[in-house]
Amino acid sequence: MQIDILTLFPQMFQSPLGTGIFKRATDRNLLDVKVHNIRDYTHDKHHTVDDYTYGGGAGMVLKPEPVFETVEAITAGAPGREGDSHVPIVLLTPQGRLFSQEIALELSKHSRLVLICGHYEGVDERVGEHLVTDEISIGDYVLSGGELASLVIVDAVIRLVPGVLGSEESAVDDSHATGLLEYPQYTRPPDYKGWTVPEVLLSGNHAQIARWHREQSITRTLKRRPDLLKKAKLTTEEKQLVDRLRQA
Ligand code: JD8
Repeated sequence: MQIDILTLFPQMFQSPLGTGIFKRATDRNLLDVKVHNIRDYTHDKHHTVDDYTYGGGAGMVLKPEPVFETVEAITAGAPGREGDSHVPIVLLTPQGRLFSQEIALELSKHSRLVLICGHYEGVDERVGEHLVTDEISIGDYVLSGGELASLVIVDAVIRLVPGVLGSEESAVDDSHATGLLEYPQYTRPPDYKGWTVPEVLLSGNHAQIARWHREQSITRTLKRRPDLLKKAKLTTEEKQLVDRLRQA
């Protein structure tokens, strides 16, 4: 997968992209992230990327020309296409559709992705109207720019690219992939300051442990994120368990 990120702050990507899952995916040739400095696509002496907003209002917005020119430069030769589908050109913005595991899965099916990170007060509206194919927000809180949001998206997306995770880990069991929160996990020692690991986990009874895991996931989801249960896939008995717990 090739991911092009447009930003005014390329330094923000160096350390994250050189670490952990990003590095592993890159080393395995499953991922190629190219970070492009929008400022390199200006033509004036001062490399101007932002300007005052028409109609007034606080602060500066990113000018359209350097953003359009960066995208044109990186998609030249294959303008906006990858085989028979389009290359998603995603703008990170508080006004976008709320990012989710479903959107991560959808994006992971493309061989290319372009992510545009604004800063300041945002980006000239014509970028959203005439360049971008998708606007995404990672959540209802205020960030200073799209950079961290784009890293969140790259992380969630590349986990779903076949071969990126080791055989030990698997994306299908992840919380939010199953629609349930994860069960509590423990490691040694079995007794720490008198706080003991649940007996069942020490029993070696794998069927019983699997049942306990499932039950913990369900009860925990009910308690902490009942909204998630609407989408979770539960058996008939598990639904009855949820109903009983809701009564109690
Ligand atoms: C892009 C500029 C900051 C936005 C004034 C300060 C995403 N979930 C999210 N929260 N915030 C963003 C986000 C914020 C951004 C930009 C994304 C570009 N800002 C501006 C308008 C109001 N602030 C985001 N994805």
